[in-house]
Amino acid sequence: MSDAETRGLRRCVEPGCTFDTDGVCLEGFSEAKGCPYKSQPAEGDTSESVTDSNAPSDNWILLPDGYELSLESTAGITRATEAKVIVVAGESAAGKTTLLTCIFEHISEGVYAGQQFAWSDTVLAFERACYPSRISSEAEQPETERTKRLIPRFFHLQLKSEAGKLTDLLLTDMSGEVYRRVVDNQENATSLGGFIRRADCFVLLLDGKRLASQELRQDGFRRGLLLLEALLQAQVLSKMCPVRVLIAKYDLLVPEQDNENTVKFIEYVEAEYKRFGTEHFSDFKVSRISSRPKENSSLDYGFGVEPLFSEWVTADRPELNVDFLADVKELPNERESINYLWRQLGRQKE
Ligand SMILES: Nc1nc2c(ncn2[C@@H]2O[C@H](COP(=O)(O)OP(=O)(O)OP(=O)(O)O)[C@@H](O)[C@H]2O)c(=O)[nH]1
Ligand SMILES: [Mg+2]
Repeated sequence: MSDAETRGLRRCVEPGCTFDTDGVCLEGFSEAKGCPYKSQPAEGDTSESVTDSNAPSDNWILLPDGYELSLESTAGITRATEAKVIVVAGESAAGKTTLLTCIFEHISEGVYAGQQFAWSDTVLAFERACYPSRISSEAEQPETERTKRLIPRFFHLQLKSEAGKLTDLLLTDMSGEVYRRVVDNQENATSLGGFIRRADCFVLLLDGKRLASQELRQDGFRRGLLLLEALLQAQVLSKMCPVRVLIAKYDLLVPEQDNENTVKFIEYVEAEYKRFGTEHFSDFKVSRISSRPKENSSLDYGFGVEPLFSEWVTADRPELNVDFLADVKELPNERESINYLWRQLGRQKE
C-alpha cells in the first residue's frame, strides 16, 4: 500500500509526480491542495467516486489549462509558429523563476522592449509564480517559491511588435537541482539534450548572493563553467547556440565602500567567463541583471532584463524551427524520478 493510501489522501494522476509515494507535489503545492492536476481517490477510498467527472479521459481533447506546458504540449506551438525556445538554467535559487516573473510583470503593464502582450497559454502559471512577491500576498519580503519540478515545463508568451508581428516565446522553468545533477554526473547532461538542442538561446544565471559570499563564491563561479562544459562535452549545447551568462541579483554586488574585494571578484568572474565563451561559442555575452532588487537598492526593478528580453524576441534562427522531442536512453542505476525525467526527454516523436 502506498503512503498516499495509508494517509487516505487522493492520488495524483500527473505523470512523474511522486506525491503518492513521498507526498511531494510535482507542481509545488503544499499537500497538493489546489494542484491543477486532477487527482483520483486512492484505491479503496469510497469517499469520492473513482469516475470523477473532472478526471482526464482518453477521448478528451486536452486544452491548455493556463498552467505550465509539458514538453509534449509545446509541440503544437513549435509546429504552428516560429516559436523561440529560451532555456533558463542555473543552480537552485539563482533567480531563474524570478527573471520570468519580472518579464511577465513588465509586459503585463504595457509595451516592453517594443513588444506588447498578445496572449499566453500559461497565464495562471505566471500569476501563481508572481503571487508570493506581490504586496497583496502580504509577504514581509518579496520571495519566489522554489521550483520543485525536475521535468521540463514551459512558460508561454505571445508578443506583438509595434509593426504587428507575432512572436511566441517558450521559456523553461525547472528546478536548479536538475542542473546540479548535470554538473555532478556527465551522463545526466546527455539526457537533457531533448530540449537544450532546440534552444534559440541558452541563459545561465549565476547567483549573485553566492558570488557576494567569501565562502560560497568560488563554488558558484566554478559550477556555472562546469555546467557549460558538461553540456558542450555531451554535445547537447551547440557552439552555435547564443549563450548569455547573467550575473543575477546584481543589487547585492553593486560597488559600495566595504565590498571592493567583491567588485574585483565579479570582474574576474566576467573575464573568465568571457574567455571561456569566446573559445567555445560563436555568440556569447556576459551581463548583469537584477530581476527584483532589494528594498532601497539604487537599481530599478528588472535592471538589465529589457535588452535581454529584446534579444530573445528578435533572435532569428529559422533553421531550428522544429519540435524537440529527442531520442535519449534511460540511465542505469539512477533514481526512478530522474529516470522519469530522462524518459520524458527521450520520448520518440510519433
Ligand atoms: N536581492 C535579490 N534577490 C533576488 C533577485 N532575484 C531573485 N531573488 C530572490 O532569490 C531567491 C531565489 O529566486 P528564484 O527565482 O526562486 O530562484 P530559482 O533559480 O528559480 O530557484 P529554484 O527554483 O530553486 O531552482 C528568491 O527569494 C528571490 O526573491 C534579485 O534580483 N535581487
Ligand atoms: Mg525556480
